[in-house]
Amino acid sequence: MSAALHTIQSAAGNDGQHSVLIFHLFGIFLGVTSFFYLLVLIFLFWAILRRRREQSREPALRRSLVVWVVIISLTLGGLTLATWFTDRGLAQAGDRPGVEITLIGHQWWWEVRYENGDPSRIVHTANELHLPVGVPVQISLRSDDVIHSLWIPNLAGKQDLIPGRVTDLSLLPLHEGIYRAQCAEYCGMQHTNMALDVTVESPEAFNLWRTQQLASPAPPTTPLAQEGQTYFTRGPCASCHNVAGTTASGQVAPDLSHVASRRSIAAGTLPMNHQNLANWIADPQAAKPGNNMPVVPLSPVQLNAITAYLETLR
Ligand code: HEC
Ligand SMILES: [Cu+2]
Repeated sequence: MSAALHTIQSAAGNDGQHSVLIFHLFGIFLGVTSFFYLLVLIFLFWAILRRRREQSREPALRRSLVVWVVIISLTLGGLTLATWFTDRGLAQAGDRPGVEITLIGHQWWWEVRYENGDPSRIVHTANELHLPVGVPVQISLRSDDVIHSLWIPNLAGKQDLIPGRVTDLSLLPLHEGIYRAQCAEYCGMQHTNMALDVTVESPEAFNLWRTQQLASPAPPTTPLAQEGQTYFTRGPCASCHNVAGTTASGQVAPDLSHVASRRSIAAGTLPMNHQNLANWIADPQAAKPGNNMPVVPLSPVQLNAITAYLETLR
């Protein structure tokens, strides 16, 4: 497959066991059906050109027709079998998951929870997944509002998130890399800006990330960031957002405990950097009109301090 197809968001991706199986099956169907399509066209032209001269070949035609029906039946049987094997492969690839994740769709961002039998070891984050390479992952999908669909084309097929129901998707990442997932079911005004960053890394890097995410962020040390923390925890921000280890414990918006360690903000809408973060806090409706974070009136001093504080949350 040409390198041009191997981008961070590619349905021809071979970075997950599921996408490899699905892509192989697609290739088989495409090859077989193209072959028969060409064959039918060739016979058609042959028949048109020869029709005047044919008269006494009825029995021969009848015999070829029987052979044709047999060939078609065998081919369809073969395709059914290929589908069945792919289906079995998909189920096996997700066996004995080493990581269990709950993903909750919100208009228009993803809430992420790494499950653990010990509640104090559950990781909460948003808009990003970290996955260890070569380890099967089981994702339980829920929705808080409307139907969304999780699509990480490089790794697997699509799966819907349906309000009031739990669906699931298994993955087996094969290559380390950075991928982009996208909500694939129209879910309202900012549907396009509902992406998810996926990082597949070595098990060591994954464990390190997990340990960092479990710890509360270190308290800010500069006066500016300390001031920012005060504005953040006393202001309206705290009623929607959670920051572990502080009094900010809102649960209706992305968890910000380690927001500065993420690659993007606002569900893949803007790369994470100082300017984008400050612009977002000043006017979240500019980059993502209609999203559920209101404009909170802030003085330039407050904006600067809050931005500095959020940048310490690694
Ligand atoms: C009424 C609830 C609400 C309030 C108040 C609020 N936010 Fe938000 N915030 C949200 C929602 C909802 C999102 C997700 C928006 C989206 O991506 O669609 C968000 C997203 C963010 C993000 C991006 C997080 C990410 O991982 O993508 C940052 C940073 C942020 N808010 C900071 C703040 C700050 C700072 C304040 C206070 C000045 C604040 N918010 C006030 C609801 C709120
Ligand atoms: Cu959606």
